[in-house]
Amino acid sequence: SVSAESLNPTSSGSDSWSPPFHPKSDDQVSRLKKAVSGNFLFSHLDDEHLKTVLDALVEKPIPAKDIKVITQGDAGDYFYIVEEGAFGVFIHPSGAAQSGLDGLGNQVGSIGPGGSFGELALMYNAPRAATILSLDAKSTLWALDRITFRRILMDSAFQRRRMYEAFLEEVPLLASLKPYERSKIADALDTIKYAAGSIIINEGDPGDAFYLLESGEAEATKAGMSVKSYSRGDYFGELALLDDKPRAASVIAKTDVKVARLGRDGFKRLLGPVEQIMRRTEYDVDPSKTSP
Ligand code: 1OR
Repeated sequence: SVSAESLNPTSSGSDSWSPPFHPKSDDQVSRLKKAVSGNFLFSHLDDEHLKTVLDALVEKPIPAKDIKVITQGDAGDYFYIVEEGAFGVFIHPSGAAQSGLDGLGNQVGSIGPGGSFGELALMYNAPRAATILSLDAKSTLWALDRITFRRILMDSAFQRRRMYEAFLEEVPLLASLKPYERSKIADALDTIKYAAGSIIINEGDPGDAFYLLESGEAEATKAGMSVKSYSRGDYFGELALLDDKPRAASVIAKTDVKVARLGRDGFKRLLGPVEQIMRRTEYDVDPSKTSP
C-alpha cells in the first residue's frame, strides 16, 4: 500500500518534514542494531542520521513461506532490511510479475540476514525491478519508509554508487558481474589514499581487506624483492582472505595511490561469483616450481 504522499517525489523536499518515530523496546533496539551492523548502506551514516533511521524503522514479522513482500512492477513504498530468514529475488522477463505465485519469473538471487532490498525503486522512482518472496516459515524484516530513505540514506548511498560505478565497470575482474552486483560492491567500498612509499599490506600480517587500485602505481614485494606491479583497475589482497592465510607479500605504493578497500565480510559476500577468476591467477614466482 503506497500512500499518495509517498508517491509524490517533491514531498520529500518539503521543509516541514519530520522523520517518523516508532518507539522500540530494548530487545527490538538490540536486534535492529545487529541487523544493520552488517549492512553497508548504514556503515557510512553519522551517529545522528543513524539514530533517525533506527527510530524510523518498523518491525515487520513475516509469518510464513511464499509471502510476496515486493511485487515486480509495483511502485516503491518501503526499503527493507532482513533480520532473520531468507528471501528469494525473482525477475519476470516481461517486467511485471503476474498475480499469485505463478509467473514469478526466474529466481536470480537470495537475500539473508543483514542484507537489504527494495532500494532501487526508491532511488530511481522506478517500478519494482524484482519480486521478493519469503523462503522460510518465519522471518523478520525492518521497513523504512520511502521519504526517510530518500532524505537520510539515499544521499550517501547514491553518491557512492555513482562515484564507483564507472570505475568498477572498467575493472577486468568484475566484468562478468551484473551491473546490480557491481552496485552492491560500490556500496561496500571505502576509498583510502596512500602517499608514495607507504605500506598498504604488510607480508605476514593477517588479512582483513581486499583492494582495488583506483589511481597510481603499486608493487608487491616478497622478502624485499619486487614480484608484481599494479596499476588502475588491478586488485590485490585476495589471497589471505580466500585461504585464511597470512599476507603472502607486501604491497607498497610506488606513487601516491588511491585504493578502494573492501572489508572481509563484503569480500566474502559480494565477490563469491568471481572467486574462481581470482584463484586462476598464477602467483608462483619460484622458478624451481614449474607449473604443469
Ligand atoms: P526494488 O525497489 O526494485 C526489488 O525492488 C528489489 O530486489 C530491488 O529493489 C533490489 O533491492 C532487489 N536486479 C534487480 N533487483 C534486485 C536484484 C537484481 N537482486 C536483488 N534485487 N539482480 C540480481 C543480482 C544478483 C540482477 C538480475 C539481472
